[in-house]
Amino acid sequence: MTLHNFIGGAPAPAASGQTFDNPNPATGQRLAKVARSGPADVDAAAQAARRAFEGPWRGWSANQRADLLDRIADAIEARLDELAALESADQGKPVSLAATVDIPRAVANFRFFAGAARHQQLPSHPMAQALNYTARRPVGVFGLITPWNLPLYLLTWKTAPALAMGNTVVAKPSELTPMTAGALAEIIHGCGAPEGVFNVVHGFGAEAGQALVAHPGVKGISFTGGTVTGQRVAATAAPMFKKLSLELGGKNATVIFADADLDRAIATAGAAAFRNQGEICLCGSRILVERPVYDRVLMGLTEYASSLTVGPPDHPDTTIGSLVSLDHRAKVEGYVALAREEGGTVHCGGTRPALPAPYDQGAFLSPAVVSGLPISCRTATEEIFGPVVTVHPFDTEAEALEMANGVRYGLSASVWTNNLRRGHRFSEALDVGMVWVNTWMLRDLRVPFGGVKDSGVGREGGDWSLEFYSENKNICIHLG
Ligand code: TXE
Repeated sequence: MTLHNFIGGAPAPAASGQTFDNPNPATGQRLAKVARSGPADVDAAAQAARRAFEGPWRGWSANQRADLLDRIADAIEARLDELAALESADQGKPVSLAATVDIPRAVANFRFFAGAARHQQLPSHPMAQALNYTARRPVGVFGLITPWNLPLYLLTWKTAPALAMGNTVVAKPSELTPMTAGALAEIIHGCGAPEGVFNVVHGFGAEAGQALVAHPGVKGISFTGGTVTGQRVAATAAPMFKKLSLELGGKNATVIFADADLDRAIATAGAAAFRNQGEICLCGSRILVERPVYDRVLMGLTEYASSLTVGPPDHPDTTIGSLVSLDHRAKVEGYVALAREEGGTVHCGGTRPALPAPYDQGAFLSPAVVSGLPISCRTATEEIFGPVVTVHPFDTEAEALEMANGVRYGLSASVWTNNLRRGHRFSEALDVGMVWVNTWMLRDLRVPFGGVKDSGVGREGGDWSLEFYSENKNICIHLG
């Protein structure tokens, strides 16, 4: 199978005619050949998106767009099993996870932003002699650049509000996980979107991604990916005054105080470390534990990690699938080796499980729990983005705070305590964009999502998304 671009309402091969191989990371077998696009393809897609923006799409009311989003949600839901299987084969995650998290969340993204757009409330500021009211206008063509860890989940998180606000889209999915973006393009157009409203250009970051960020007809960029890539994206987009949202890496702390409900804390800290093979920006990859309960938590986490089933992603009992690629596994294995060099003890995992063919060719790695590392070492401060967690003791709340805040990232944190005052106090003092107390990754789509420091710029979610994917315009009417 060849996965083409999707431009102006129809599949289109790359202008160069080139393709690249997209393997299933769990088996090494080729899933598809994929269009290898460059600036010419990006230009064709941006022009198609511009024509749609200035043409038929402009005449659609907010309610018509919301109705379209609801139809898209229904269509994704109707194909849930097929899309979950495709996402799992492309990414390596357990199909059970894709079927219960990734694809349902894609449905929820469209339903949520249909409702949010319908129920928007815009401010008015009356004066004695005039009335100001604020309108929100679409920006134009948005470039949406997405990573490989949650492919459809994150693409729909950006696409739904972009379309709800009347923009058109050129999406550049990760070259490692392009499959469900192709399916989404067909679904959106099958639901009645005018041609050119949603376009997909496949290819590598340096070729297709860079061309999309640099294209003068693309007025806004929403990017989720690595921090180094985010710097490049910002360096290109900022001088062109594009609207820019950057959701980058994380090295999130799970902080467990001795008074916490420890059974729940351990199970949730384990899930936060290893869900989706640890390939989620919100994963808690550093676990800080108050010393009196340190041994118990370390043992509990080791038991938790050892109880996970690493295996074929399409098997219903599998809880840890394949990492996204052999290259990425090599990077994660490099961190396990580094942890040992830095003086850490690996209590479990960090090894390749013995699996039958064809899975013996896959990028599997068993989940690793590491202790004994200084909090400032590389393993404990750099984003690994795999199934490796480090565990560190602390003695005082002030020390825990210093440890939690002592990294370049500031995305999220999970704090475990039954002391309400401490829960508040500690959450307020954390240098992050999102804090969960006595839970993790409990998401309400109305709340702001994003990080501080090297974890990114801007917020998406709820009204923050509607704001980002639009321009506020004030209109002042004299009443005389
Ligand atoms: O991501 P990239 P990579 C972190 C994680 C991971 C590391 C590197 O630590 O190990 O980043 O991953 C496109 N202009 N996260 O290299 O390159 C690229 O094609 C425009 C955290 O795979 O950032 C893809 O579509 N676009 C993260 C997207 O950027 C460019 C999720 C992300 O890829 C580009 C993923 C360029 N110059 C990785 N270069 C999270 N925050 O969840 C690449 N791209």
